[in-house]
Amino acid sequence: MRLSRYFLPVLKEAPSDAQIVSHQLMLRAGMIRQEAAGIYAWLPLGLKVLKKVEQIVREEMDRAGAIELLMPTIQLADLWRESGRYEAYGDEMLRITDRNKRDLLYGPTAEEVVTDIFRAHVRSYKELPKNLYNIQWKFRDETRPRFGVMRGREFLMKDAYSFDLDAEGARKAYNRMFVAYLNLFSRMGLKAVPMRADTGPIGGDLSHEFIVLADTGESAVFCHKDLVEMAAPGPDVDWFGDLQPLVNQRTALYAATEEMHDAAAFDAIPEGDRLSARGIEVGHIFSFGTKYSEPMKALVTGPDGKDVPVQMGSYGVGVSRLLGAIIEASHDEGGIIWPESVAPFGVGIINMRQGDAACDEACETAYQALKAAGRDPLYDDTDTRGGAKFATMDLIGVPWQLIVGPKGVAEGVVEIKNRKTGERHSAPLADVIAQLTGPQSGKAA
Ligand code: 5CA
Repeated sequence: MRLSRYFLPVLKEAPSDAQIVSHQLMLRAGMIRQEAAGIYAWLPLGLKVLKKVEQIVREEMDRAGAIELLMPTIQLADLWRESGRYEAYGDEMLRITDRNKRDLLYGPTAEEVVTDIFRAHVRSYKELPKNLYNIQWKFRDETRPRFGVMRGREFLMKDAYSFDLDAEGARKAYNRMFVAYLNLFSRMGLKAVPMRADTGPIGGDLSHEFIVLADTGESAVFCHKDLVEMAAPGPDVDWFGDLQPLVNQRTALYAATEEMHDAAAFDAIPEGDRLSARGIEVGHIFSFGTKYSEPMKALVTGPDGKDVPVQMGSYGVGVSRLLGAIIEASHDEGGIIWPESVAPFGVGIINMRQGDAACDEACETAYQALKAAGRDPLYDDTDTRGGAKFATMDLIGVPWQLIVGPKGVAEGVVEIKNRKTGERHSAPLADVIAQLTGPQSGKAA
């Protein structure tokens, strides 16, 4: 992309109502624009990152055997009357009436809709297990929308729903999501710790929140220090085998959100290993048995010929919230530092003297080569001065910057800078292109 043709409305200063750094940087980098309290337009740069985050979530769901579908944002109130949640959900639900005076709502979650789909099409235990997920916009009329995409009213969620014949199957389904979550957050450069959590309006008795530690997080959390550094299991696990040991390895160590905190159990941990911190909830998984399938009559016939309500769980990831969480975890005074896996562009090309034939030519060569190699370059071909170009590239967090100036070009070299480490070195253009397009390029976060 040539910056002269792009739409990147960067701001010098963040609006004063943006209190936390991720919100400030998303506004300054021209990623989002607030349209109403807690409702955002995703500008091109923000949308690019959102799509990358979404794709990682999708790949890890698919790997763990979940199947993607797409449910509507607008749901029938009658389905929620069946489950008994329509009145109980309260003011957070945005209620809508259509021209035929039918009660509709903008879905805050989709247990009812997915249970309705399941009961219409699945009858036998032979079709189980199943896990259906979608990545869809949700609406919750939060009392205090704040911190930008962290607590929005409209937000993008990945929500998966598992269906099993019995409690043992449901536990395995839960474990698959537990392990998939460890992997997907780690692919985005995040250390997310699973913690025992309250189930709130979703219900059930088994639940974990996945928490990214950050001082600006909304939740107070308590855990054993070792959990923070524990590496993710990686993709090569036996997804339909026994994942319990992997889960137990984590759940054996104390980790709980404030609502589930047990001070005595926490105090039993050696003092040096205790971590009392704040965190951002990026995912939340629930196992709730027959809470929805029983009232909504989602029955399956078991091997003994008897009909039983299906065992369910639901598994959420805050896809749009993740952008805020990644920025909270990875930024410096210059701006955002995107991990390569979610960066909006792979390489930024900075032309220090636009209009100088030699600089223009070197930039053009680099731009075409990087484009051809799929490195998605952003070429700053504007006639802005060099300092401002550096500041913009740092602000938007592109992982590599290729700096082309008249002095270097005359000597046959360009400069390459790593956004994360700040390291720079000069090398011939062909070598830099080879480095940025080689087999290992773009792999390291
Ligand atoms: N049905 C279940 C799981 S699919 C559910 O709705 N769970 S939830 O309420 O915990 O939401 C799932 C995830 O969505 C949360 O972990 C959080 O990361 C994200 N989320 C929830 N509310 C908001 C909000 N107001 N703004 C941004 N993200 C949110």
